[in-house]
Parts: sequence; structure tokens; C-alpha cells
Amino acid sequence: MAASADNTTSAYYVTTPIYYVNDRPHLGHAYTTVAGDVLTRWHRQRGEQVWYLTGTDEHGQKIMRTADANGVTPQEWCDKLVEDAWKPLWQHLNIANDDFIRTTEQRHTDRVQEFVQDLHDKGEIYKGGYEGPYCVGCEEYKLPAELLPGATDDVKLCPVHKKPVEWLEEENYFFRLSAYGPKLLEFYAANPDFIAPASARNEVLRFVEQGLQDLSISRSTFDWGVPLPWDEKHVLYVWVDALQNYLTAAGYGADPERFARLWPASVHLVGKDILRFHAVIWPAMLMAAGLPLPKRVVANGWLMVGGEKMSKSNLTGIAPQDLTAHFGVDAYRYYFLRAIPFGTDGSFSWEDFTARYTSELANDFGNLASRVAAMVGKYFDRSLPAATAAGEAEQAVAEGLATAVQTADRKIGEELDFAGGIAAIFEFVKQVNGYLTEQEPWKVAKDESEAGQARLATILYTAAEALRATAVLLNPLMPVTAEKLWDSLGAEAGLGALADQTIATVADWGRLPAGSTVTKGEILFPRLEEKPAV
Ligand code: ME8
Repeated sequence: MAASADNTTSAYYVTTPIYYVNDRPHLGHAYTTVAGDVLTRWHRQRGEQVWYLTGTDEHGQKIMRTADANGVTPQEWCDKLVEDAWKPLWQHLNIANDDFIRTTEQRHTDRVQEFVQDLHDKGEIYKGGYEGPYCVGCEEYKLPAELLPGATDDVKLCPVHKKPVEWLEEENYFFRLSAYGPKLLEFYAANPDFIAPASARNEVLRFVEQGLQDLSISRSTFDWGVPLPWDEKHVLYVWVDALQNYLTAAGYGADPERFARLWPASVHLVGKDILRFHAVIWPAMLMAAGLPLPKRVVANGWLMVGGEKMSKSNLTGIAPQDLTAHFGVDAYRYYFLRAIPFGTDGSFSWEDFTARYTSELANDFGNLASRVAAMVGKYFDRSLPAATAAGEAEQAVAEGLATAVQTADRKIGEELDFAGGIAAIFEFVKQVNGYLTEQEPWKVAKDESEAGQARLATILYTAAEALRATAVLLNPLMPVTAEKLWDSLGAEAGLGALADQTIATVADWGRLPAGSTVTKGEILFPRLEEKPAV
């Protein structure tokens, strides 16, 4: 069968980091994964082909030690956590990933061996010795200068984990990373959008300008990893193994048609803690292999607690599920992206979440939806009337929508400025609320003249049409709520499924047909219960 046109166009391919499975997922992991989900859903809503990848990083000393400490094999440990904790959370948060990759899968380990063998054959890998301080938490050799003082003179701490580093001395294989400094700098200069935000880009530039050292890419003191094909006493360094997941899942070495469609990746989403791996080591490895480089690496900031990066050892004690149980899944997806400008650090608080839930979601948006449905029910027996008396006020709402769509599409779809894009959509929601307050349909309803009824019909049509567009714009962010709104507007009968509405047409005014059956569905954002004790 001939490939259809669809199969040959390139897809918008977004990845999250693959997370270590030494523990359960926390708010920080969910933050990056929700961001990627909103980004890919936005591009799907544009009608583009999309591929969204997440997964788990299962090799290395950290996982091995955790499994040991729990009296199971590393594979048993990974299998259990992936199935019991990681996949269920992504399902719970409505993450629409197209694939889930695990680095212990054979589809991955085979490709990794081929990739490193190729680099070895090309002379990019050589044997040497290395000694230095190593942090198992980071799975990385550290530079003595970056360590923090410990309890005694001979104890030094990792600056990220604040735990003692270990002194390692090994015979390893090395990747000639140092040769790639100038080529990387040239690439960054030619591709100013490769790394975002600007602060992250500058940090990487300064780091590479100082000169790069060759990278130790194998370990021989433990065996939980991918064996080097030419020397099976060594396993591949976990980061080199992990980074290649992006190639494996794209079909590298296995499915040329898919690989052509997906590679290079459009966006690698990462936390800023792992930016150097993605913006320095990874592109250098790809250059060495002669493969195209990803288009962008975008780093999110840290969710903080008590002034420190939120991590497994420093949790708030709040799991994502504790928050969704209280606020609901859609509000959870909304809150972190709305409250923290993407790329900057931010703190979470129950108070702030509660305040935004109440004022933005329940009052501004939820109430608007239920008021409009109630009035169409009351005055027009649930049948959406036509707007026969539109004037300047209605024109202003239509223009407000056009602006919101343009801004949100640029900010969310291109700039990954989720907070800015969501703000643009909610500005529009505010504008519609203001329009109703000014037009006072509940007063106009008392005017039984033909002109009065035509005005009432026009006002309610305008508000319902604005909600039609809002449902489409919020679908990538809050899919369950958007679907409820779509149902309540009776939009499917005239316009088809919500998923099939495109961003390109969302601002075309007047799409929702008069005569649609508008019903008051369930309340979109119910009043919150008392805050639970956590
Ligand atoms: O680094 N705030 O895995 P990991 C925001 N396996 N984001 C956070 C966060 C926080 N407090 N804590 C974690 C690894 N994250 C490697 C990746 S990729 C080839 C290999 C998010 O389990 C953020 O995206 O430590 C960060 O980069 C990632 O989780 C680290 O997850």
C-alpha cells in the first residue's frame, strides 16, 4: 500500500525527560509532563500531526542501589514502579502520550548498542582512566570546585543533592566531547532559539566557552546497564543510554519511515537541572553520529519548597493525587502552568491555588458558563436564538476573541509561554463577563417588544458563541471541563467533535449554529471542600 501524504509530513515531536524510577513521581515530574501534554494537545488542536513521548530511565547505580535496599532485582523494582506508580499517574492526569519508553526494553538496548558501536568505529570513543568525585544522585562526575563543604574536611557535598560525593577511580571509555566545543558554539550562534529561556542559553554558552572535557561513558564497577558491545565488562554510562531514548522511540535504526517523520525532535522539554546533558552532551553525540540535532531544548524552572528545589528527598509530603483529590485534575493542570511563568522557579501554596481556583476558574469562567446556559434555558427554552441585532458591543467581543486566539496561539504554541497564553484566554473570559454586566440581559428580558427580544437573543448568542470558542481554546489545558462545556452548548450537533475544531477557525465568529440545544450541565468548578490535613 502506498504511504498516504499524512505519513510523510513531519510531526511535531515533543519529549519529556525520562524519569528515574528509584521512587514514585512527584509534583516536579508532573509539572514537566503536564506542560508537554498541553503543548502537544495545542498542536493537535491546530490540526497538526503530533508525537508525544515520555518514559522512564531505569539503569544506573541509583536504581540498582534502591532495588538492593528493597531486596528485589533492579528489573523487578522498575517493573513494579512503572506499572504501579508512573503509568497510573499519567493516566490520572489525562496525559495523552503516544508512546512510553523504558530504557530496559530491548527495542532500546539494541539501538543503544548499535549507536555506541558506530561511535566507537568512527574513533569517537577511546579507553582511558578517570578519577574524581561522583554524585550517585546526579549520576555524574563533579568538578572539585563546584562541591560544597561537608561535616568534616574530607567530606564534600554535591551542590544539588547536598549529600556526600564518592571518590571514583576507574578505567573507562571516553567520548571525545572536548572536540565538539567549537562546533557547538557555532551551532548555538546559528540557532539562537535552540535553548530557552535566555538565562538557560547563557548559562550553557558560558559553560561551553570555558572548554569541554572528554566524557567518561562507561562504568565497570557494577553491571546494571547496557553492556558495551566491544567490551562487555563495561556498561554504558546511564546518561548516554538515557538520552538515546529520544531516537529509539522515533524509530531510529528500526523504522526509517517513522524516523524520517519524527526526527529531529521539535522540542525536548527538560528541567534546568538537566539542561547541560541535553544542550551540550546530546547534540555533541548526535554530531558525532552524523544525525540532525533537535530543534529546541526548553528548560522549565524548579518548583520550590522552603526555598529549595522540590525533590524526592525534600518533598512537601504532597503527592499530585492529594491535590487532584481536592481541586480536580483540570484545575491541577491549569494551576501550575498559569501561576508560574514557564522557565522561572516558583513556589506552590494551597492558599494561592485556592485563590486562583475560586476567582479564575469557579467565578470568572464556571459562573459565566452556568449563567449563560441558565438564561438560554429560561428565556428561550434551551434553544440558542440567533443574533439578529448585533452592534458595536458584539463586534468588540468578536475582536477580543481574535486577539485572544492570536496571542494564545503564539504564546502557547510557539513560545511555550503557557502562563501568558492562558492569561490571554482568561482576559477574553473577563471581557465576556464585562459584556454581560454592561448589557444586563436579565433586564433586557423584561422588555417584551420585538426589539427587546431581538437584543436579548443577540446578547445570549454572543455569550454562548464566546463560550464555544473558549471551550476549544481550553481543550488542550482542561480537556474534561472543555468537553463538559461543549456538551452543555450542544455544539457537537452542528460543529462535530471538540477535538476536531481547529485553532485556525476558532476565531471565525458565528460558528455555533442558532438552534443548538443549550443545557445547564454539571457545575464546572464546584465550591471547594475544607482544606484536608496533609
Ligand atoms: O534527571 N521542579 O530524571 P529525574 C520542576 N533520568 N521540575 C522538576 C522538579 C522540580 N522541583 N523535580 C523534577 C532525570 N522535575 C533523568 C533524565 S532524560 C534523557 C534523563 C522534572 O527523575 C524536571 O523535568 O531526576 C527534571 O529535569 C526532571 O523532572 C528530572 O527527573
